Parts: sequence; C-alpha cells; structure tokens
Amino acid sequence: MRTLIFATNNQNKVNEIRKVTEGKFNIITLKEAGIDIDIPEPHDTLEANATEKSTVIYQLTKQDVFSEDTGLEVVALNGEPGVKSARYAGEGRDFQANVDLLLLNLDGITNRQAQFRTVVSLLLDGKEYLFEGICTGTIISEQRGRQGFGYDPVFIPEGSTKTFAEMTMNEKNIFSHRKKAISKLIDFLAQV
Ligand code: ITT
Repeated sequence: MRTLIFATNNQNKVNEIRKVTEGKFNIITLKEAGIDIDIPEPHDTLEANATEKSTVIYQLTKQDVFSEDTGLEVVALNGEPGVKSARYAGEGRDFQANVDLLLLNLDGITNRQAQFRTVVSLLLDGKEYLFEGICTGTIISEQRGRQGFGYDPVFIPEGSTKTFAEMTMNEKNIFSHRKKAISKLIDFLAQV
C-alpha cells in the first residue's frame, strides 16, 4: 500500500481523514515523521496555502506528501472568514474566539448561507495535483454539540438538521468538504 505524509498539525483533520483512507493508503503524520514545524500559511487563497504546506514538507523529506487548507466561506460576509478561518479572531487560533466573532459579525443578518471548502494539494514524485471538496449549509445563531472542531458547533450542512458538532465522525463524513476532497484523492491514486 502507498504511504503519504500528511502535512498538518491539526489532529482533528488526521482523525477524520484516517477514517476514510483506511485500507486505501497509509498516512504518516508530521508528528510520526518526527517533524516539528509550524508550517506557514502566508497566502490569500486556500490553493496557495495548501501548495505551500505540501511543498515545505516535500522539500524537507523528498517523500510523497499531501496537505489541505480549509476555509468557511460565509455569503453575507463576502466569503469571510475564508482563508483566514484559523486566525479569524487573532493569532491564537482559538476555536471558541473564532466562533464568537463569527456569531457577532452575523448578528441580525438573516442570510446565513455558508460553505466549507477544502483544497487538497498532493505532491506525488514532486508533481502537484489539487482536489477540491465543498459542503454547503447554514450558520445557526447558537452553538450546538461537542464533537468535531473549529466552526462545527454553528454549521448545519444542507440535508441535515444537526450541526457537525452533533454528529459522529462517520456522520460528518457523509456531508463533509474534507471527505469529498479526499475521495477525489483516493480515486486519483487508484488510477496512477
Ligand atoms: P494545518 O494548517 O496544520 O493543516 P489548521 O487548523 O491551521 O491546520 P487550516 O489552515 O486549514 O488548518 O484552518 C482552517 C480553520 O478552519 C481551522 O482552524 C478551523 O477553525 C476551521 N475548520 C477547518 N475545517 C473545519 C471543519 O471540518 N469543521 C469546522 N471547522 C473547520
């Protein structure tokens, strides 16, 4: 089975992706590879940041690697927090502070449409391939549920009445942006 390094420091992402890649390919996390690095995300698109993360780790290891960058794009906020999702309320990358700021900025706004968008960057033998996954839904005005991470307690995907934070990981993966992008990666790897 093929082995890829997953260039992330977010253990929640690792857990979700391992659920769907089991038996398809092996994932080595940065921690497992002994790499302790805060990968920069300096760009203004998800695509460029995903490329940055996989490229930094490829240059270090010369091994096949993938990364992903995800943003929550809210229609009434002109696509924000978007690429700034992790640091919306500041450099502390505090999930709760980010959610609080989002709810504050949406206070009194009736259009609650939003989407999560994930861009996966795969570097295979040094060549890059990008895969996208989108999950549309709405932002509610209270927080519900304790599973998941980030903006999960305020996001209800289209087709559900539960927030992502009220779902098990398997349920979230029925709808998830990340699952959709990774499924495309899995299909691609099955062909090469
Ligand atoms: P790496 O860059 O190390 O992979 P990160 O947490 O910095 O991890 P991102 O730059 O992709 O990852 O951050 C996007 C932020 O968007 C993340 O910190 C969460 O707040 C939020 N986010 C991403 N995926 C999410 C999901 O599935 N559910 C809820 N919030 C999510």
